[in-house]
Amino acid sequence: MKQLPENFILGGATAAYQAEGATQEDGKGRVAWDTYLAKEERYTGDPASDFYHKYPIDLELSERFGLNGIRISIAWSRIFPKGFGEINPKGVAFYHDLIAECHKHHVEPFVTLHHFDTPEVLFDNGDFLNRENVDHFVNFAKFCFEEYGNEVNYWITFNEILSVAAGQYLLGKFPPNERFENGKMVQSMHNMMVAHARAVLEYKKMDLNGEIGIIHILEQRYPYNPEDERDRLAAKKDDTMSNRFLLDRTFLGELSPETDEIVASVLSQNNKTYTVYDGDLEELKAAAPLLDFLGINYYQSTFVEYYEGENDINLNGTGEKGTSLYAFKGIGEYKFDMDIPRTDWDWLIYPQGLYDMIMRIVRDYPNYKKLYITENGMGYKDDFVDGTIDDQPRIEYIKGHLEAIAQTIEEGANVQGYFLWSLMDVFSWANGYNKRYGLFYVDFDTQQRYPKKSAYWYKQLSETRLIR
Ligand code: BGP
Repeated sequence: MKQLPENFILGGATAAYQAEGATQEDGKGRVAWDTYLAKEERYTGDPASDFYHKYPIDLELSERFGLNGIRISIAWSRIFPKGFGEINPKGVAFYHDLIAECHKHHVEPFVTLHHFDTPEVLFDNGDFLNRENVDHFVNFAKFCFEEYGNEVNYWITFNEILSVAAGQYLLGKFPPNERFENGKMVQSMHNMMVAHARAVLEYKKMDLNGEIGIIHILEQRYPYNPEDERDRLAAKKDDTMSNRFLLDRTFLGELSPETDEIVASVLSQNNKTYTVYDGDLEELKAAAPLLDFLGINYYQSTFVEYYEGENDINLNGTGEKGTSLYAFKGIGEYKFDMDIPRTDWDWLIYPQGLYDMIMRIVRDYPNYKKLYITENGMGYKDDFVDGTIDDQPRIEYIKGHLEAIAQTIEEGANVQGYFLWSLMDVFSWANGYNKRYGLFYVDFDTQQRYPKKSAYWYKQLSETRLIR
């Protein structure tokens, strides 16, 4: 039986837009999601888990169930309703109160500055394709460091740059719903990495006591048939576009020659390019060695087969197993028919992929300082029966991934914590309210919380540190 270190953080993750609700309350500015979801008429960001009002209950539950960490994010448009300029004092006060409540319950807050929620005014202005918005983000970050710098020990600049850029421009999953625009995808990833680097440099100038990191979604790409050279190349290309591009920018600043070449060739096959502006590389290179930690979000791995056809996608946003389709021109097609269990949303449950990813970072980027697993968890249609929720598959999922993490620690990886996505059930961007992840079940009508079987399991884990 494996055991986690004594000082290891066992936390739960949330994000402002997915948890808080209160999207139009107390002077909060709009985000693109407000308009987009209203137009789609499927579900909205209200009420989410009403964390804006219920956070004392969630923090009390966290403490009672043995959690010693929480991921929260600061909604940029609660502080700057337009993204810049006028400040909203009620928004500023809210996060002071929330952070204080975390400390009161001995639950360490890890605070993200951007979790998919650019203010609408800036979003309409091009979001991170517009370089002026890089400046606005850095000003927002500086404001937060000055305002909350003595209360927050762990900062995160961006959550999942890849998901933002791919969701917006490649997969048509996030507003503005564009597809197969991989030039825009790479440009926006690059610009967000520059914004990240500049925020890190600002933070380090201020000489505060805390640490700063970034979170990437890092899911391994394997060849569908490892014997087939074409599948190996397909997996390598997809891995480079999704993982290596961001890891190189994060830890090296510049791209390795191979990464650079693959990105350029995939873009040129799609008749696209992207621009690196004067000064970008210097800032990225200066920030890389200053990074205190990398957060890894890991849910699944991907098996890629050689593909010659045109771009084609079907997103499984309803939990109808077997409906996912991802085929990318010049890269490859994702396969799902391996002997690997998957969730109703076709996410392959593969803890080995997390092990491989952690060990790869240790090997390929030896200047990393420490790692946190900042999201991992299982989307599941939980059954609520007489006030109890038996989510044994989720327990098995968490257990498998924690065992993989413990193994990497035994082999020398510096992994210091795990945040389950999600602390309580929250709103899911592309799936609404029927894809649940929480330790605590949320009745979205009454906003009552109910501990699931997994919450009791997590509690004994936090007491014994034994993964059993
Ligand atoms: C990550 C995001 C989270 C969360 C999670 C689950 O990519 O950082 O915000 O949404 O994925 O995703 P989903 O809700 O689509 O199942």
